[in-house]
Amino acid sequence: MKSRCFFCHVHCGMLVGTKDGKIVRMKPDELDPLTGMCERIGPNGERAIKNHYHPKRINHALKRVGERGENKWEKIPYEQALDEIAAKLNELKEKYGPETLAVTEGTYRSDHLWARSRFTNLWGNPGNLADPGSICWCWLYTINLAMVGFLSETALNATIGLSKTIVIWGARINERHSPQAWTVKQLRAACSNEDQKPNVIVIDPYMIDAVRDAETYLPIRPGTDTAMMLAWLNVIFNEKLYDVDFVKNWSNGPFLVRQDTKKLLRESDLRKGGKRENFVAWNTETEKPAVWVSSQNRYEEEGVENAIEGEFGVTLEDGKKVACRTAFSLLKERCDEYPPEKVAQITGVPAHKIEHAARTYATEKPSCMGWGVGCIDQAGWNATSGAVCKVILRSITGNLDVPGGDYLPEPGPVINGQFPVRDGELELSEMVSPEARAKLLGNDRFRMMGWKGFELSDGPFREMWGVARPQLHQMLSATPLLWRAILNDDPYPVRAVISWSSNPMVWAPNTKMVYKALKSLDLFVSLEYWMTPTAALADYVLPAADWMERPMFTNIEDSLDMFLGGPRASEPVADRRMDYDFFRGLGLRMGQKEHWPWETYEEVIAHRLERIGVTYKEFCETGMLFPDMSSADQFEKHKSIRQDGQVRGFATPSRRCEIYSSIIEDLDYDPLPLFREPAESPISTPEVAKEYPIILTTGGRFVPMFHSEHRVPGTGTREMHPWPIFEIHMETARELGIRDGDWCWIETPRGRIRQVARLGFALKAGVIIAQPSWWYPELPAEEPWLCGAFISNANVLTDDNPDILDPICGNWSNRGLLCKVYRCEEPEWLSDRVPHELFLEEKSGYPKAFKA
Ligand SMILES: Nc1nc2c(c(=O)[nH]1)N[C@H]1C(S)=C(S)[C@@H](COP(=O)(O)OP(=O)(O)OC[C@H]3O[C@@H](n4cnc5c(=O)[nH]c(N)nc54)[C@H](O)[C@@H]3O)O[C@H]1N2
Ligand SMILES: Nc1nc2c(c(=O)[nH]1)N[C@H]1C(S)=C(S)[C@@H](COP(=O)(O)OP(=O)(O)OC[C@H]3O[C@@H](n4cnc5c(=O)[nH]c(N)nc54)[C@H](O)[C@@H]3O)O[C@H]1N2
Ligand code: SF4
Ligand SMILES: [Mo]
Repeated sequence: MKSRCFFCHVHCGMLVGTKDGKIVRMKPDELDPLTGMCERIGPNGERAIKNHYHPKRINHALKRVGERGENKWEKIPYEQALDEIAAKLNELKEKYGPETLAVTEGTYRSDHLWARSRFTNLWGNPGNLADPGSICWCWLYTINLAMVGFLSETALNATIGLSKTIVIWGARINERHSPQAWTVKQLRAACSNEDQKPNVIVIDPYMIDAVRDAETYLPIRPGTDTAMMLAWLNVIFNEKLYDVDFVKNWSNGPFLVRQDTKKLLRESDLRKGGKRENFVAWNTETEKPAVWVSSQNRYEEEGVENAIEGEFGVTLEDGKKVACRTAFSLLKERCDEYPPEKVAQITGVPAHKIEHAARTYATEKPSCMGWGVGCIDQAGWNATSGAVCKVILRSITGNLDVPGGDYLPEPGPVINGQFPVRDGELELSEMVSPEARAKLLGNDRFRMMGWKGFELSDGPFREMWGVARPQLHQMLSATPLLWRAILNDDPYPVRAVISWSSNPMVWAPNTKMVYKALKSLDLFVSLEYWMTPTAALADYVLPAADWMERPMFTNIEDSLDMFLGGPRASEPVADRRMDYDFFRGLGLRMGQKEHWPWETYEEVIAHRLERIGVTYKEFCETGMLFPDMSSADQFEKHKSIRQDGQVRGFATPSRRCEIYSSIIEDLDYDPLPLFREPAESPISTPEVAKEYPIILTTGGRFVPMFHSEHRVPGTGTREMHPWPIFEIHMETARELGIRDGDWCWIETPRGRIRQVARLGFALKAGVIIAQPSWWYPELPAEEPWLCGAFISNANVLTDDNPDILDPICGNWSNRGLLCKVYRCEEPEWLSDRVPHELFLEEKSGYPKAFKA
């Protein structure tokens, strides 16, 4: 049976063999373009099959019978669990309003996210959602929507073979996609082409595998990437390495910004009755302002030559004369504050290397600069500025939406004049009232990720494609605000949480606070495969179906113009249900029957395909719908002509590529990027650095784990990678008296954890990288053990203080903190005894790690 793996984001084609309804074999589908096969699957699928039938899998609905956290459960029928959860939710809604519910999710693990938003939207919930999307890709999607109308951050670049320069910025591509997967293979293929080897530029404090193919390696101080980007822009501007045609004719760089208000000049400033949506540039032909009609993607008059740089005096509607400068001039001036010499001091990378990398990227084209979560996603208050710089870098150098550059997808693929129904269409965002929207946690604080940001890009998105932009993970409440709302009833009581495809006890920052918040709920439901530390705190744990037992239809969170999927390989084991069934089940019990006409997920998929005239069966035969990437029409789509005869442009408020984002401005932030020293660093907090002198980065993917998954002993993956590892430079380790393989304490002002030291030269001296996501499924789930959630979990170390989050998107910092490292002194740690026996004896280390 043709199927598609969902253990990670690559979605390899897989052939699954069954016997008497049971999965017995698996092999990669050699005919599928996305073919890999990694350590998680094992020979003949052995590990995946063990995972699927593991005796510790949750196969029935469990209802808590003891105290919360006692790990005492009663098996109940799934439908009864849904009845009881629905009743309790209604009771809480009655008392506190529909905003009392929040959902926590993890990274993209299924194509069911829209079903959650559909349920919560119809229920009247504002969309309270805590999800790593604010530090992982989804927030970048939102910034990209604002600036270029779609997502230009790709993890898998289909045209990388054509790139002359490949920038790998904070991405451990060999581990993230498994050594055998797509981009890695493509990179190798590209680099083995003797005629035209690409320039590979790696920016990472750790010498990742790809460094061996790199001609430029910039070992950067963690947390300073935004400064590096500003320096690249500085070089590109000052050496005039940008694409003048793009800046002049396709970006909003020429639009004027008032110097009195520091806001973009609008037609409404110039004329009575003028439209606020229309912008103004300086026409060098007439030496007068020219009005840009956004809805038509053109100037009001013909033959406008707009100035790119300069300052111009403009008379406003009330007769007042104001000085205006072009957005491009302002941007250039901002970047003048970041010359390579200064940024060399900040980043620890020599100025000549910064200059060389910037020049190579801008001139040896096409260049691509794919997505890596180590780059800026987890860079705390430097995140949005970094994201803005990245879009500017790609677009002004002419590397956006060109073969070998960074592709800009669109809703697609268009077949028979239509594209399949998108997730955004299924969410029903339009059903959420303005009153409900205003209640979203963080709506007024991290406005880009809330409804205000949503609405500002939903308009242009609908204008361009006639459908809603996605909520999915691209609209969120900042996670730290959720725990505070639960604990302090501020801004209102949040008493119920549904957690699905998520283990926030392990992924979210400040584990101690997550724990306290989850403990205090009136209703906590977890949809899971395993009894995780999060599930162990629930009132109900419901069994979730995995990829082998559910059909699939995905365009990766509405980010692509292709769909992948296929049928289920087998029927679900025991009472396991798809997450879709859970949200539909709740919906049916909440009076939403008319909105859930599709009884099975197969029916959902058939519905989504119907308007392109493809049947479910036909789709399953190939398991994919692709646009024609060999066609020139697939690129530089902003230059194409729409059906209404207009030049297409971008799906932004001005239809131009907004290098000076009017959406960011409308949300009351400065659209110009800047760098701030990380909130915790030897420079910003020297007193903390005295006690915690080492720079800590938590992250760095590693095979065979996928976040906190694949750790349950018995499938073969944990056996391959039994203990958490942190990387440390030989010299730093020697100074600290740490030997390879030593169990060590890693401590920050928030708490301490233990991991095993791996010594080497790959990492900058004075920096350590600790693996995230560790828990110990073999330890008891009841408190105080909680599956060892506090022993080696990097998020005991991270900080989620809302005041140090990114002010626009709410990102926290996982990279670039301060810590100290020392060997575990207990003599047992040096013996051969298996550490978890020790954890058990001392009740998990929880009292110690949970430093009061
Ligand atoms: N310190 C630090 N913290 C980090 C990171 C870091 O680098 N450093 N990385 C962050 C990033 S980028 C991310 S994306 C997050 C990841 O965080 P999460 O995505 O939440 O990952 P997990 O902690 O593995 O939790 C996912 C849970 O969902 C269950 N599950 C898997 N598939 C399904 C499904 O289809 N349905 C249901 N119902 N359950 C399912 C799994 O058993 C698992 O327990 O972690 C973030 N946290
Ligand atoms: N094996 C495996 N694969 C996965 C996952 C998994 O858990 N396991 N998770 C999936 C998910 S949700 C995600 S988000 C992706 C993430 O995958 P990647 O984007 O590759 O992210 P990481 O591996 O966490 O970090 C990438 C690199 O960032 C470097 N780094 C650390 N701090 C900094 C810094 O301040 N600046 C720079 N420039 N680099 C820094 C690290 O050394 C590391 O090499 O992987 C996906 N694939
Ligand atoms: S790389 Fe491995 S886990 Fe990821 S989709 Fe492919 S086979 Fe599955
Ligand atoms: Mo992620």
